[in-house]
Amino acid sequence: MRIEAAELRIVELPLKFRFETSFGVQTKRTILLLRLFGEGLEGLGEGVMERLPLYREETVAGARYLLEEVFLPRVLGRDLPNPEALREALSSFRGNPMAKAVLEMAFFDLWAKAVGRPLWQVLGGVRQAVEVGVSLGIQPSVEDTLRAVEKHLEEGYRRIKLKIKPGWDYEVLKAVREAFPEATLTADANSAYRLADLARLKRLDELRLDYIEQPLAYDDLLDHAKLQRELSTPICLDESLTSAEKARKAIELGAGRVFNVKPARLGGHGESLRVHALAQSAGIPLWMGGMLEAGVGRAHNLHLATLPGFTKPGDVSSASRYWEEDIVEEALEAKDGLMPVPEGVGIGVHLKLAFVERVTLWQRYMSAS
Ligand code: OSB
Ligand code: MG
Repeated sequence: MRIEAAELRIVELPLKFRFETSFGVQTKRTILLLRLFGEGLEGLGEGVMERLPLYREETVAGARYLLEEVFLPRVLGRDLPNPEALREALSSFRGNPMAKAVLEMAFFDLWAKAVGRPLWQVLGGVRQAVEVGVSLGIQPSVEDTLRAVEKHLEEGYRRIKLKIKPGWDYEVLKAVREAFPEATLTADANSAYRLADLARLKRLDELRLDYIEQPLAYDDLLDHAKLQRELSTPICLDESLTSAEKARKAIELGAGRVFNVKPARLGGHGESLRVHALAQSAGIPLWMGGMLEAGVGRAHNLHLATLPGFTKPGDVSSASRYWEEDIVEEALEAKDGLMPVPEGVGIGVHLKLAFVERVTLWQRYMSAS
């Protein structure tokens, strides 16, 4: 597959809800969008990095710089036989998995289209719909939280994840557990605690959470392993897992019993497949995370979540929860807690170009030679 041209955009979409986590409040998303062109086909990729490094270290501006000045010039005009060759072409550059993932995932889409198959089949998926839950931000009150949980359970979501932080944890989770004794509940701390908070975290053990997500530092494995030895609730790693190597070390240390997979955080689908294989052999259940994606990123996540190791409900909920209008034609909507995987070749979604134009803040077209 010869990569003939690329179009890189920054688009901005207002969120329908205010999304508060331990690291801040999001009211809109600033999204890097990549269209890769080759052999008359188009592959799509979407960035998940934020304007500010509050979740991981990467930023929209940094990723745009790398894609525009470094990664795209490296691959434009080159004939790359498969996604592994693309990974190889970028392998001398350290880190920056999110920036690399924009390109790698767009190339996977293009490649799947070239071989005429849906992406989920190319990746080795085994189902055409994905079990999903929702991730609920920190609400103004416990009452608001109970209402939000009830609404989403009624809509059929199969797991409720609540964002927590010190001072907004045990009480709100206990109220939800009492109101919904049978619900599958989890909590996501986004790195808001330290090992010194052990006593506070141990109180959560009585609430029958399915897991607690990334309680400690965003790049830590060792302290998570120490904490896991003290908690009966399984720890799920999110922020700390940025590569298959990190996953291998997490398994060896016992830093978590569940993994959140976000292909964009891991550098793309190829690296996610390696994490999937490691987790399968270690008996670690996976679930598909989310980063408030628009239609392109959401479609990519759905395709990957069809692999057999994804045995817990993912964070890939209905696009209409997030956006008045999405950037793709296809409606990505859950029914009874199941998200159907888009049909057709590649990721199976198509950009609404007129709408994308309207929400574009910046764009650049680059071609080979
Ligand atoms: O930690 O999983 C997270 C959103 C932005 C950054 C980090 C996270 C999240 C979510 C939202 O939890 C999941 C979603 O609905 O896309
Ligand atoms: Mg998380």
